[in-house]
Amino acid sequence: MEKKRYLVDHSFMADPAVHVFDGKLYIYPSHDIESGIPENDLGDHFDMRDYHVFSMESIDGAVTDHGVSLDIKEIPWAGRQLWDSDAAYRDGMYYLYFPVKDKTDIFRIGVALSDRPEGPFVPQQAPIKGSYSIDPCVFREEDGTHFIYFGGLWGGQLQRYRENKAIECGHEPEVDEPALTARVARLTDDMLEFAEAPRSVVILDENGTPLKAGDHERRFFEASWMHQYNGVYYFSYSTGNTHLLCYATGDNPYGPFTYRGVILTPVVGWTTHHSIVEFKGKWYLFHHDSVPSGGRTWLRSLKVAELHYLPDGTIQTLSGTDE
Ligand code: FUB
Repeated sequence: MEKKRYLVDHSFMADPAVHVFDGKLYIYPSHDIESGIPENDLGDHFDMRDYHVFSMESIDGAVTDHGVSLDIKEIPWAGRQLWDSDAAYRDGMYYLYFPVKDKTDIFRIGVALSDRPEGPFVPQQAPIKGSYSIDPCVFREEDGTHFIYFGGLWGGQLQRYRENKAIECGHEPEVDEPALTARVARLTDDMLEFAEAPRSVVILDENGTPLKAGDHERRFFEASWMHQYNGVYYFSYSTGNTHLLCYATGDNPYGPFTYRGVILTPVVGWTTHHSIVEFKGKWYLFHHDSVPSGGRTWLRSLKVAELHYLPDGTIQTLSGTDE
């Protein structure tokens, strides 16, 4: 597969989290809709209300839409805005991790369960205790331990927290202070709670110094993803207001990670978001852009492109605009 490929043309879908379950690719995206809410820096225009799951048996083949897997009306504690989700499998059950604002307009992360990868998923009655912010990503270690990464700035509310506690007046650090970081926590064996207090996912520069808040081209903003390649842990993410997908590498799931480079240059649309997955011996980047909607940043479309590694483990940068 040499060209990038759009995957779904009957609806707008974004933020693809992709996993191989039962030998097939399963895509867990956000379902973008035209809500009519004006665009702002808090992302109120991303007013999504349900999730669909898609599957593919081959990278060039048909994409099956399995229909609604979870509706916001089924989540007892939800207020508004179902944002980027992820899924995991353990011991015969599938777990969908999703962020949604609660009834006080604070983002929390919830879990919903199904015995099938496509759902429907049944949500727990309350969010994960101690959860906050957005963009959960669940990574399975070879020994079966699962880790959840999360966090996102601005509308994702991460700037409202320090040391896992809400602060009086949420704000970003000064430009020469260490950047805010994604968070990571081990999940309990039942996959339903944090097994430990979330830790900071620190990204270091080439001198071993944590990236600064003013380093907008490299510091974390949102869209965490974790994968392993040749035994190395790759933490990838969006830089948000500079619209890059970047990555950093480390030798364990907690980090610290050292910044390595850009995976995808800016796409059409404000947000950029992705997952990286190996399928039948090749590596793929799933992501989104707003080309099919004519640049409407809240109406995004799913894409896939093949990803290539160099012998030293660096990822070859893809262009966000070349086909
Ligand atoms: O889809 C809503 C938000 O936009 C996601 O949670 C962010 O990562 C960004 O893609």
